Amino acid sequence: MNGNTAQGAYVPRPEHHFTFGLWTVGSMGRDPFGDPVRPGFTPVRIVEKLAELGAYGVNLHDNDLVPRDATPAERDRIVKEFKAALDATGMKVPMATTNLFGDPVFRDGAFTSNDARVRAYALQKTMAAIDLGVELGAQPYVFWGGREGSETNAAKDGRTALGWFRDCMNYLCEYVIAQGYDLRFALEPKPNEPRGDIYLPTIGHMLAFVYTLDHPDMVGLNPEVAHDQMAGLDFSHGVAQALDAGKLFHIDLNGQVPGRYDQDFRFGADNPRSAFFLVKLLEDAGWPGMRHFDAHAYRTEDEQGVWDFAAGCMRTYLILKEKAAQFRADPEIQQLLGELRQRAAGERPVFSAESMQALKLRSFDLPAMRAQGYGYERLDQLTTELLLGVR
Ligand code: DIG
Ligand code: MN
Ligand code: MN
Repeated sequence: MNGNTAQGAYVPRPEHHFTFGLWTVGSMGRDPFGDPVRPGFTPVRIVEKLAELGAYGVNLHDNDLVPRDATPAERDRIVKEFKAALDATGMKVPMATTNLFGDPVFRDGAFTSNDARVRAYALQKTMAAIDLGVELGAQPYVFWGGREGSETNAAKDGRTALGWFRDCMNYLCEYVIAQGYDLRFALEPKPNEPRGDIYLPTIGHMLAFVYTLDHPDMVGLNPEVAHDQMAGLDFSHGVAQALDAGKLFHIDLNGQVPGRYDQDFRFGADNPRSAFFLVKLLEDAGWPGMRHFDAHAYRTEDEQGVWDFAAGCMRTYLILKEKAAQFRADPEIQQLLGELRQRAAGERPVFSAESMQALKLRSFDLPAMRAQGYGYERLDQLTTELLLGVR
């Protein structure tokens, strides 16, 4: 679908399924070296403004909506007001999660704390937050283990920490089953920050962990662009692995310069080229999930800058989605890809006595194979020119 519409080009609409965490546009620009630079916004204001901008929904940690010290009556009033804003705007809550990293009680982690009381409290807090998420219609339920890590390995054996992590995930899966909730979990990897090192730091580590759980079918991933790029990894490769495993339950889109702290930049701001390949992968795969932006405006920005940030995330996605469509329609690019597909086509290596004999006897024209290039320079130049708008 062409991004150009009667209302102008690349205008986001709810059917595009763009979502933002309350904490993203609500970021007040605090950083480890500076105070907040702008006021936050109430959840109701965020819902109303994002609806105006064409978003589909908002996501939340429990405490983004309900303060830690709220009484049950205050909790119910806050949720009631929030639901009214959702109803009035048509906005949804497609994902929820628990803040298991802000409270000092989680200073050594939540599910992997060396204090058994903290691990128990983390489960109690998460069960209440799951109830809130289900009440708001969220699915999937994310777990980002921001504090599940270490500064010194003298403190705990990694095997012990993973065992505690696994016990908590197994317990929460049983809770969801017992409650009859239609809910799956999406685990979010990150290599470090705020802990010196975070357990299960990449998509690969997290995928392997999922298969050690009692209910692996209930648990998938919520990969984030910035977290893979912090580690210098190609995010599209990780997302392809999660898609291949049927485990891409959610995704956090943003921008990140490799080797830096978690910048959570506007989507595409760092590297439109890698953002293009990610959008192309998601669109080629027909992935139906939410396009969630876990990012925030530069600390330099005021309120208008925050909304410019949000609009920019969605607009860039739509532009790159159209570039992906142009890539699929470009005759020269498709002709080169057609030649590659022909060369790539071959029988799948399905083992049998016959296939083994045939393969052992097969002859190869190795000199010709060694001499033949793949034409990637031309293909990548055409792709670059498409992205630069000259094709
Ligand atoms: C950080 O990237 C984490 C938190 O923002 C949140 O718990 C999760 C959900 O997007 N991402
Ligand atoms: Mn991040
Ligand atoms: Mn995230």
